[in-house]
Amino acid sequence: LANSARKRIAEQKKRFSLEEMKELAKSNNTNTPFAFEKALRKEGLAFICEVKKASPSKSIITQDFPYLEIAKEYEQGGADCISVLTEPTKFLGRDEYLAEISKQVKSPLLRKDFTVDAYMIYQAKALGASAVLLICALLETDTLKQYIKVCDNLGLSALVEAHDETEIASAVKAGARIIGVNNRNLKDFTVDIQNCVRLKRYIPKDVITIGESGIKTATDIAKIRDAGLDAVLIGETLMRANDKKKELEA
Ligand code: IGP
Repeated sequence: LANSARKRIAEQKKRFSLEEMKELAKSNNTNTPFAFEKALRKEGLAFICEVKKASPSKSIITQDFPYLEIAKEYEQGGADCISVLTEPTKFLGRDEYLAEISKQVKSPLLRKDFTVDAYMIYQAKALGASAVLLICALLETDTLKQYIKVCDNLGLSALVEAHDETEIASAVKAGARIIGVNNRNLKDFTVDIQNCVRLKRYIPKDVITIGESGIKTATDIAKIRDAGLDAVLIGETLMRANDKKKELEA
């Protein structure tokens, strides 16, 4: 997916050069700077709800995909932030979903994609995102640091994703202010909710910590809250729920 993202970006650069994308990023001022991290720094557990049609582990999650309605339902249901997949090959996401959602909902948006080029960060801002995903497994510490700086200059938040102790150390060293601990092992797709609970203690107190993936029940959420994490990121469970608002309230 990292390679396919590189190819996709190479194509997109033919339409808009890096310089042009920087201009587009600068001219999109719909968002309060760092709105994503501000929304997560609240009393109690914050919810990030994900708009996703498909995934590599589950393939198509839902045929019916009214992404705008879904985002609005999340917002009305009390989501603090919304994550939107833009990766097209395995997640069947599109940049347009993000752009359209940003015009119609106020919640800070995370562009969920495989950031492998600074170009994608400017593009995220141009599309109306408040945050981008930086995956430790794909990026060296120095690159992370460099991308976080690009984010800082744009007023974007960087969600730095780690799934083990070594990756957390890299995220911290790079200066991450938000770390997401993935409960899904990206090699075999197995999910262990305890992963984010167990790894919480390796993350400095002032860093916002998010538990990601495989969260299904109120018990899962309680465990994560009790472990002292700041937020949860939930995709599939909500995408499969008929009444998303009700599921969020429950
Ligand atoms: C959401 P789930 O199991 O609730 O649908 O997971 C989110 O954590 C997952 O989509 C995700 C992801 C990623 C997607 C975590 N890290 C990196 C794309 C890229």
